[in-house]
Amino acid sequence: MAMLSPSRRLRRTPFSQGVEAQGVKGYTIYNHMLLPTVFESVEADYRHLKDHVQVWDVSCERQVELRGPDAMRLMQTLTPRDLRGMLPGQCLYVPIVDETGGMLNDPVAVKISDERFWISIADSDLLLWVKGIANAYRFEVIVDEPDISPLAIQGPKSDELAARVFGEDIRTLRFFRYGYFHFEGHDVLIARSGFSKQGGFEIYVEGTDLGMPIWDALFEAGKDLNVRAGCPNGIERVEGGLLSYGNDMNRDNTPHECGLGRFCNTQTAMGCVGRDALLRVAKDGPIRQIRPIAIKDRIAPCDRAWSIMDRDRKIGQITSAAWSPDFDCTVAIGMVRMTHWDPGTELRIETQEGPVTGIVQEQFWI
Ligand code: THG
Repeated sequence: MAMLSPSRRLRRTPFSQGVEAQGVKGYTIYNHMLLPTVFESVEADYRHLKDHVQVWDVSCERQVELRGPDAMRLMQTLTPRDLRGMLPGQCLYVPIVDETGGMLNDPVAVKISDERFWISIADSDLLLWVKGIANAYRFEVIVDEPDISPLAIQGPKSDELAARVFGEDIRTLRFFRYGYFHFEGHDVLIARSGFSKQGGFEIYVEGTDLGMPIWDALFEAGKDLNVRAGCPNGIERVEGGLLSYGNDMNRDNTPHECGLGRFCNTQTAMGCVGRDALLRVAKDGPIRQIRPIAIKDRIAPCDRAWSIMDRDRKIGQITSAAWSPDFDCTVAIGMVRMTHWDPGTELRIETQEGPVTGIVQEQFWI
């Protein structure tokens, strides 16, 4: 494929210099920003992520900030997850839906205070929807995109690396909680979270000036831990069932179809714009749903959906797939009709390399 032509619209990040020095080989665009996709090779990056520790430039996880007395009311208008018990110091994975219950985004919400939230968004222009809702409801709240760039530490040696740079206390931080930790005279917000199942942290770096100093400190401190630059890994995230907005789901899907029903409390999420629509699907259940699917053949990753067919009838599609060295099969995420979604069901999948057989799995691999 030809190169991406750089321009102001394709935003660089505070860490781009470090990413380039570490030999990034591929980028994608996510929220109008550069997101690395490969350093050595997707398979080599995968092995390293599962065995060691990586530093990821995930600046593209942009923050939509809600600030003002109605910040909480606006947040609850956006999501069917009940936020009443949410306290400062907590992060929550929150489906965001439109008035039909269709998925608009699947961000992590970060509660800074009763009057201030960050919505750490996946790849859709959520700011526009949030501003529209805030104005239509005449909420007293300011909505904007502050210059905050998450930097993730992921992998089994994450605690050791983070403790060396930010202090031993970071080891006691719980999953999806955040705290403030010292770095060169600054207090930086760090959460135990990240887009892998290997464990780790996300540092919410404010502005650009601290970017390279934090990056360099992590690489200096992690030499003997074999720290490397990495990025969300296409194999590991499918093994772990981490969904990718725009790939595995979009506005045509409800959270229930995405298997995100456990993050909805539609009965009690008063004021959510999609509440009425979701009360209906929550009652009857979805008629298609995301499933893990194993394929024994090794097929090149898909850049379009693969149809799942029953004779000449389409009964679903594969939206992400990657060869897994650890599970010795192609691991895949698909949306499958209820007639074919039971574990063990054999599916005929039409790939760019011809038809293959997939088997519906009981659960994701990790
Ligand atoms: N971290 C932050 N922002 C993000 C992402 C992130 N924005 C974009 C994208 N990733 C949003 N999507 C997800 C999807 C899954 C998870 C987080 C963000 C996730 N899920 C866990 C799981 O499914 O195992 C835990 C969910 C839970 O139990 O609450 O972490 O990665 N800042």
